[in-house]
Amino acid sequence: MESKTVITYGTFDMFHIGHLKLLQRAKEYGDKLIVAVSTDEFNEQKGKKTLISFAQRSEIVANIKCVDEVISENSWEQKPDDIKSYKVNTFLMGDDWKGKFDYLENLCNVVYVPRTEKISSTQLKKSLINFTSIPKEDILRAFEVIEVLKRDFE
Ligand code: C2G
Repeated sequence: MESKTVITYGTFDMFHIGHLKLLQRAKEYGDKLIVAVSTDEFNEQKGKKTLISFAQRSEIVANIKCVDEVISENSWEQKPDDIKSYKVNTFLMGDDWKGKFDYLENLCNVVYVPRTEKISSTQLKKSLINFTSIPKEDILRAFEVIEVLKRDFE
C-alpha cells in the first residue's frame, strides 16, 4: 500500500499537551509525519518570542513517538516546495490557522483540527511572569512557613 505523508508546521515552544495532541492527530492522516519546526530567526519574523531554542525545540519534537522526521521552517514561502519535495499527501494545522493555508489545496489535502483548549505557550509564559510579580517578602515568608511545617512534621 502506498505510504501517505503528512506535514505540519509550528514553533512548539515549551512543548505541552496541545502540541502533542496536534501531532498525534496529524499522524492519523498518514504513516509518515514530518514536522517543520520554526527556527529562532523565523520566529523573529513571526514576531514570536520563544523561551526554548530551535535546537532544543527540534530535539523534543524529533523524540515524540509519532514524529518520523523534523525539518526546519525558515520562511512562510517554503510550504509548496516542501509539499512537492517530500511528496506530501496531507498538510495539517490547528484551526487557529483555519483558512490561512487553503491555497495549498491544489497540492495536497489541507486539514485543520480543533486546538486543545486551556493550554498555550503564551499562557504558560504569562503564569511564569505572574509568579515574578509576587512581592519578594511574600515568597521569603512562604519559605519560612515551609521550614516551620517541615520541623513540625519531622
Ligand atoms: N496547537 C494546538 N493546541 C494548542 C496550542 C497549539 O492544537 N493549545 C497547535 C497549533 O494550532 C499549531 C501547532 O499546535 O498547529 C503548533 O502551534 P505553535 O507552536 O503555536 O505554532 P505557530 O506559532 O502557530 O506556528 O507556518 C505555520 C507556523 O509556523 C505555525
